[in-house]
Amino acid sequence: MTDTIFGKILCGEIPADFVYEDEHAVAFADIDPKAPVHLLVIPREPLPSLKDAVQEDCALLGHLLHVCKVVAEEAGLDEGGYRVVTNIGEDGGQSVAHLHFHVLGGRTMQWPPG
Ligand code: DGP
Repeated sequence: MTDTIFGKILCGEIPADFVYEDEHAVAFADIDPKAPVHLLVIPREPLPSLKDAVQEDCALLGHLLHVCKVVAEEAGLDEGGYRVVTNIGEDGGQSVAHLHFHVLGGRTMQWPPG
């Protein structure tokens, strides 16, 4: 559990202010924000990436997406809109091997992403 930065955040070894937490998930600000609002939503369970998810993880994945919606709403992003992203593996740009959803907002996003 503690072998990634997010595992260390979950066990309190690395500090982070949780803007949301429940039994299954927590959310906190990204240390290197790419937008005026940039939150990370992560499961307490150490699932490395979306590609590692199995059928039994469906409820957890749905819950994480719902948490993305809740924290976006709480951050005031509802009206203008926002983006939810999960990077997967090397080509996807994933740098922390603990599943996480980026919630980005507060500016107009570009498409396609780089
Ligand atoms: P990704 O590249 O998709 O794996 O995103 C990992 C994100 O994690 C990246 O945007 C920066 C963020 N991050 C890395 N280390 C820390 C940390 O110690 N604290 C916080 N709050 N965020 C971190």
